[in-house]
Amino acid sequence: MTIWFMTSNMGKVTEAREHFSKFGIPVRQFEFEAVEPQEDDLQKVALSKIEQAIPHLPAEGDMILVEDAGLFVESLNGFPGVYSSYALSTIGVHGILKLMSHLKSEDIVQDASLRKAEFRAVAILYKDGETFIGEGVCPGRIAHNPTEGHGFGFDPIFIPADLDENGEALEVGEMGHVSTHGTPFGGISLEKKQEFSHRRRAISELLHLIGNLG
Ligand code: ITT
Repeated sequence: MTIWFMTSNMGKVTEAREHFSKFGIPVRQFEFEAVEPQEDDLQKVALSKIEQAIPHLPAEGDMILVEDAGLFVESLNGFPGVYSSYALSTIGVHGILKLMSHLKSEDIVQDASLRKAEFRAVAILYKDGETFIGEGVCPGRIAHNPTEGHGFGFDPIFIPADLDENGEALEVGEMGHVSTHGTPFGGISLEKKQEFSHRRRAISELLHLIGNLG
């Protein structure tokens, strides 16, 4: 039994592998070119991709995983959102920073509030005719400058909100039990990112739904 992760992004595969390894289920990249529908909703995009892939499943009993994510910046009315891939490959992280360059304050809390953003992820797993859906959100803010290091996509500019002792995200700018101390995802390890990650939360919800899978 294999989970085929339909994605062009190896960074996402690496993150998903870690979670499913707890079930002893191998995750392999499924390079299938689905047509991405023009939808304003992550879940609709992910469902459409699953439907396109089902006829191409390598073996009976195998599962398909699709996970769609986006970065939603509050002051940009949710942009880039479902257009995150396109925005990344066109204006890039520097373009996002430029669009937000007027949003800054000497007051740290106000500055954090002006630059609020969140990552959202929807993970959908197809198995034997059934679909399971998990969702995850990671609130945070956009840094003033990019950080080089680990990660992919918008990791260099996204600073996650602190977490309380139960791992729940606090208000952006509030001090918590778990913190990157103002360092974006790009400047921390993958293990640390997982504590905050929208993808980890979406996949954890999926794992919960399919708990008796193994
Ligand atoms: P697939 O659709 O082929 O899976 P993708 O890279 O386009 O790969 P998404 O549509 O899920 O992935 O993501 C939209 C964009 O948001 C994309 O440019 C990603 O690089 C970026 N992104 C998603 N999750 C991210 C994360 O955890 N950290 C940084 N950027 C992320």
